[in-house]
Amino acid sequence: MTDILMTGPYPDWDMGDLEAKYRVHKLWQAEDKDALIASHAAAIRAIATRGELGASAALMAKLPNLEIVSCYGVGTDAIDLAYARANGIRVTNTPDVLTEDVADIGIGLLLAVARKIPLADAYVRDGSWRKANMPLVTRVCGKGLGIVGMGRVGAAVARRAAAFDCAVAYFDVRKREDLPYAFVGDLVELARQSEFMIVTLAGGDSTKHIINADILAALGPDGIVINISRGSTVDETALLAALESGAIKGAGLDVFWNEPTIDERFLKLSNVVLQPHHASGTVETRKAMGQLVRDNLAAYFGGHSLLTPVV
Ligand code: 8YV
Repeated sequence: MTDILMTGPYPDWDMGDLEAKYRVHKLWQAEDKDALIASHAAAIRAIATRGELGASAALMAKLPNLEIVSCYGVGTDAIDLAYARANGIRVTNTPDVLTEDVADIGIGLLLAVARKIPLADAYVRDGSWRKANMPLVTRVCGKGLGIVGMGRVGAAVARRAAAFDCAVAYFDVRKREDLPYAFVGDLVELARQSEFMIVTLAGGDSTKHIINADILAALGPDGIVINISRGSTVDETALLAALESGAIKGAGLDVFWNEPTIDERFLKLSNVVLQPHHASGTVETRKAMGQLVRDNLAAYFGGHSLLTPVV
């Protein structure tokens, strides 16, 4: 049996299959993680990880016979790809299968913040409705939506927003000639034009804090920011200040800088809707993600081409 190291758990249906085929070492269960790694280091040939857990160079360096890192998630920003490349370690991820669910949550969070759906729910439950009608909220349809990052998820958000008659514009490093939406190469300008912004960028150094105080100021007091990318893309200090002062209207956040121990100031705000990094968290998508992780491992160890190679 081939030895694999898992950095965090997958759903039972994946664990069952993985444990039937591989000798699985569960890092998250080990009281002494270094001891677990040290005692199996030479045997471990694969890491099965998750998007937010990744695989650092320090971890990979402890595994001299590591050949592949298979990631349950499309984002590989927490995997040291340069280290993997330099050391001949293959890396796979799970693109495409999660795109539509993540885009759904982008639109869902926007509706939840603008239409105040969580507050409306509380309004009914706590009896406030019997005393007075709920204050009016903000329209979503027909407004200007700026999408930050026009990759797979960005394009799926744009398709949905077009069905809401939103005027869709986007920022990216280059214009997508294959798409009908307005390209705006200056992010401040996109913020100025938009009522809402949905961030769908990949994480990593090149996008760190791309949503900063200047962007939030340009978005303005009627603006709403949705983040379904990585916590790193938003300067949370600037975001919290803008939310607390009313410099923007609200935010819908699936991802945070320090997950799951998020900044407690978010919890006190009524103009945010928070999600526990769960945009891809449907049974349907998670089954497809787990299958793809397992198929990539099976392909690699069966001597076949990887299905979704990153490195
Ligand atoms: C998952 C993700 O929540 O795809 C990604 O990059 O962050 C998410 O789909 C995560 O990888 C599951 O643990």
